[in-house]
Amino acid sequence: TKPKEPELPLFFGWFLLPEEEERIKCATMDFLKTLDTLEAFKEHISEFTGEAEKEVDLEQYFQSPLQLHCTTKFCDYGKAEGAKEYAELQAVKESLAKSYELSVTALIVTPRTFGARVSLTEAQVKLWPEGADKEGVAPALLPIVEALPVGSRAHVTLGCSAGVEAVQTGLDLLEILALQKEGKEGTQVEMDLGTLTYLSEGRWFLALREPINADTTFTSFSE
Ligand code: ACK
Repeated sequence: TKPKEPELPLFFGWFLLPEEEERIKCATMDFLKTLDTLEAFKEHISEFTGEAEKEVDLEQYFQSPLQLHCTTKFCDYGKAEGAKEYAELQAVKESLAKSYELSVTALIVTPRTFGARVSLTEAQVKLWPEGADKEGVAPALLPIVEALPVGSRAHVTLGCSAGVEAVQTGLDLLEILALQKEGKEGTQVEMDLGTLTYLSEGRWFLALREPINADTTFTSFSE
């Protein structure tokens, strides 16, 4: 009989240490609490509620994921294209169980997702799969996404609205970065944490004045 192939995980990524997770959740929840009280946000409330005048409690609106992480490669137990090749990369094998400090440089809020943008270091980009930024991206958006720096999709999903899958956070982030690149920025509001920008259709981007760093471990995850 043939030796059994090692099984592939659901995904690889950087996982926040438990104490870091608490700290990031608190800091980002504080931002959500402030966001839904801003006049600028209330002006566009119907993009979240479907109705003008209706209020929204963003803390309730988004459901937090089980464990905060930044996905590098979604393998889907080997069903995803390039899963095996990624798992066999020397850089990946060498990095398993190692510590990495991630740098969160922005937060995004859309009617679908709440996420943190992660700015990868050169060492971290080595673990970013080739072509990962453009996977599942709408054809119309592809030319702009291809012009963004490698790893632009890197993020931590902080919450999804009802019925939305976490994969949406990276897609929402890319859409926002593409709109910024085209200069399509709307209202700007100065907040304690940084500059908040509105990008149409309920999309908000907070560029952090100071990055939020988080200690993580690079590892694989299977359910
Ligand atoms: O927030 P995320 O990066 O979005 O973390 C989860 C993780 O894998 C486990 O589901 C991400 N994910 C799911 N499907 C895909 C996909 N097709 N491409 C890239 N990432 C994905 C999801």
